[in-house]
Amino acid sequence: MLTLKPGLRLYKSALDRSAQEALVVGLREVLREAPLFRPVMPRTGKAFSVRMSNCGPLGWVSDRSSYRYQTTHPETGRNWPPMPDSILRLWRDFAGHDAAPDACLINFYDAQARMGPHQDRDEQDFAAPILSLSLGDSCRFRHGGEKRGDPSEAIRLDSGDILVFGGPARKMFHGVDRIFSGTSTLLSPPGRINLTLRRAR
Ligand code: MD6
Ligand code: FE
Repeated sequence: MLTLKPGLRLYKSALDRSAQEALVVGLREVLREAPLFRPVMPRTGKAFSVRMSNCGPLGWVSDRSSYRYQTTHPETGRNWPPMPDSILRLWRDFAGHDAAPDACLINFYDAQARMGPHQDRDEQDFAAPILSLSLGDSCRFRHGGEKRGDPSEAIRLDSGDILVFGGPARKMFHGVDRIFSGTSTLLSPPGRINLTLRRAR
C-alpha cells in the first residue's frame, strides 16, 4: 500500500488476474440487467465520452437537469441490480470503513474516452471514503487539491489497482487524462472499467 498524500491510498495489483476475471463475470451480469448508458452534462446537454451504469440500491446519474443519485436506471426505469458479493468484499477488505456502500458506479472507457477534472460531492456522507477499482486498459489518472486550480500529479492506474480516497483527500479534484489502449486483454470489447463504491446517503 502506498499513501500518495494524506487520505489517498493506492493498492497496486490488489486483485490478481483470476480475481479480476471473476469480478468481470459478475459485472457482465449486472450490465445485462442495467445496460451502459451515455449521460449528458446538466444544462449544456453535452454527452460524456464515458458510458455508465450502476449497481446497488442507488446509482449516480447525470442529465440535463442535474447530477444525482436515484434508485432506477434512466433508460429502463428498473431498479439497479444488487452489488455482487465480489464487489462488497472489496469494500470490506480495503475501504477501512464499517458502514457498507450503497452505490457502485460503473464507468466504461473506450480508447478515446476521458474524464475531466471533478470533485465527487453528490454524496451525503463525506466521512465515508470512495473506493475505486480499475479493470482492463491502463490509464493516466490525475489528482489535485480541493480547489480546481491546485497543483496536480498524474499516476498510472493498471488493471487490478485499487485507490481509496478518504479524509483530507475525499474532496480533491481528479480525472482521467487518457486511456492506454491495448495494455490489457481482460475485457472484450477492450477498454477500461472503473468501479467506484460510495456511501451516497
Ligand atoms: C476513473 N474515477 O478512475 C474515475 N472518483 O475512471 C473517479 O472519478 C473517482 O477513482 C472518486 C474516487 C475515486 C475515483
Ligand atoms: Fe470521481
